[in-house]
Amino acid sequence: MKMTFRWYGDDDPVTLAYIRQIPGMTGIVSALYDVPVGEVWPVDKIQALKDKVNAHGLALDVIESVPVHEDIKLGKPTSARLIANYCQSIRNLAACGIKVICYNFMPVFDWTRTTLAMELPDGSTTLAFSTEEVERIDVSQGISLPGWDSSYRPEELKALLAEYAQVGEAQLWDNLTVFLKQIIPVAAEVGIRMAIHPDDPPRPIFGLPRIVKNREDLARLLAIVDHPANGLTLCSGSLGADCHNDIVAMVREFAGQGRIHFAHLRNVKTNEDGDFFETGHRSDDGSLDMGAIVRAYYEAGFDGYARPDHGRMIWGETGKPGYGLYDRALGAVYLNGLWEGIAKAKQGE
Ligand code: DNO
Repeated sequence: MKMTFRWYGDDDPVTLAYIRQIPGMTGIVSALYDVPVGEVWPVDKIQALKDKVNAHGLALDVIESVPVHEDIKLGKPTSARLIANYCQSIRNLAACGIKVICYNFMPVFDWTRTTLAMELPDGSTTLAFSTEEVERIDVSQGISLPGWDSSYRPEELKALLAEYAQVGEAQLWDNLTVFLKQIIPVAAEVGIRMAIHPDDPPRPIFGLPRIVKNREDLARLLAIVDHPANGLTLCSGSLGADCHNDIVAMVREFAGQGRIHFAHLRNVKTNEDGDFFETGHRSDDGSLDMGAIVRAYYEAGFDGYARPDHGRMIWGETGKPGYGLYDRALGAVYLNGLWEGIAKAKQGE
């Protein structure tokens, strides 16, 4: 397991110099934030990012994310050109030595929360999701969600939601199939592993279809192109937001098949209504048994990339919600500690 850390580039208050000081940190996960969605990522920009990260003694092997244009998800005629661009970005990333590309196929919204600063009893703050609050939102008035930086005007958003209502789940699967059948052969040829991120939360929201939510969806997706280049970002917190998802079993199955290329490791506290909030990484703090999850990775012989996922805001830190330095650094050290403990116990067996 190679421990990495997400970095949002030069505007990120968490610097590469600080990240380097986290024990056991091997690399950065980042992206080009100034290339419009759908355009080709230029080699010179990728290389400049890589050089900057390498200059701090860290690797840049994983990109999170190369976003997928909505027209591709909607299967519009423009998607042919956009998928060709995506393939060229894959080639350009491979030319710069990138190994894994994380992406998602969530319509309109990436991860969604109803609050970014829910106060926990210890005074820290965290991201949370309330089903009731989401259901109360009147979509026709436009959607305003914390952390969702909408470039859509309310009328545009309404139109987009109406388009997706026509698409529905079956068509979204077809559109994903078209996409995978074109990008995976390119990725396989140039040695890149694609790693889809599951839907967060793992259920439809605002009437939008969501198709990467559980074990069946993941298995179906991997079978569309049955090649290691068609793989997963297994996000324990996203999938774990549905208390019926068995994360340990998914890790055993899919890491066992060599199809998990990137592990997002974080804990959540869930309830039966689908509400959840994010906790510190420790098993005792949330609903997921992180020890059992890390053990499942170890036993599957996982040697891919991992990162601590969101952290709470602690010790007075301010910054990008979920992406401060302190709690994520604690998470990284805890996860590496679990790994070492499991490895040593196995060696002693
Ligand atoms: C949230 C992240 C996601 C993830 C994308 C991948 O914090 O895990 O935004 O980067 O879904 O495309």
